Amino acid sequence: MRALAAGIATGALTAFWGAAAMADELIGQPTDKAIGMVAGVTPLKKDAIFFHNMILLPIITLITVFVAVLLLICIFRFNKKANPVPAKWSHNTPLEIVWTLVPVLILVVIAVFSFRLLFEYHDMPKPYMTVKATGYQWYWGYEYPDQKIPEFVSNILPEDKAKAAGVPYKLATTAPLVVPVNQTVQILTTGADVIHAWAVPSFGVIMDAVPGRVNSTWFKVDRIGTYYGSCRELCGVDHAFMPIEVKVVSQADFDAWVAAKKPAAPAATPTANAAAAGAPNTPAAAAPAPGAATAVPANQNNPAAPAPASKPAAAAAAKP
Ligand SMILES: [Cu+2]
Repeated sequence: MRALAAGIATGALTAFWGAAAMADELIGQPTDKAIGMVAGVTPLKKDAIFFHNMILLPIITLITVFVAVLLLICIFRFNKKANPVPAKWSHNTPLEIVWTLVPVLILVVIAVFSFRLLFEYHDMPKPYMTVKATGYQWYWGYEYPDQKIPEFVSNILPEDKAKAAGVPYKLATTAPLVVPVNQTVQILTTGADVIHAWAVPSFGVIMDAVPGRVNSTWFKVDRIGTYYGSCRELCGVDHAFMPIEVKVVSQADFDAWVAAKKPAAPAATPTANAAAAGAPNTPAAAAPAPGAATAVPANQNNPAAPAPASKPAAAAAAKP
């Protein structure tokens, strides 16, 4: 009986690891019929996979097998037929000490590795750049404060366009987040309307995007490629249709992308400037007589003018 149970367990484990190893995994996206987690391309994800595969999975497998064997022994050796006269004893002090201490030790082992990983997540190296990711119903907005790239919208790529481009539908976007390879990128997340969550499995990163507060996480990707993720907080009817696409490129390609993205940035400024220039002209023309009197309302109007003018411009830019 014991041999049979052990045989089943060994067979199951072999099949599990065999399938996991055999699956020809796509990088950065889910693989059909694959088992296990997606391949990691950041130190955080690699350590999370180690924690899962080498610490948690063996422990939980051993516990499951052990309990199953005990159950089978009870069922077959101590049923009414095989054991008509049950033993009458109760309490066994050494046994009770063991089954109290062993689970404690197991939890201590898990805690040591778990806390090590947790500290690693919080211990961000000095970031090369910061990206602000804002969750909207139902798309993402990305802003690059360091590169002075204003927020742009990343929408889901429609099915026909995704098929034509040969990219995965519901994962590909109209405008991916672009970051350089081998650089620490800090992600600041926030929500504009309801709670969303920014998650990319290959990076081992998931962070809530909560309205009214800013959360921070980080990643450092060691491989050039395209990595997909999705919103991970039920945020409304189109929750499943706000994917995340991150293009990790070489430093040269990133610099070129930044240079190409930048000219779009000053577009908002002329509008604001024109509105600001137009605002003082109007009161000046309306009240030409006292020079000192016109200067005061003009100055008061001036700082106020760019704000309402730039707001609709920003809102229009943010609309998908
Ligand atoms: Cu969402």
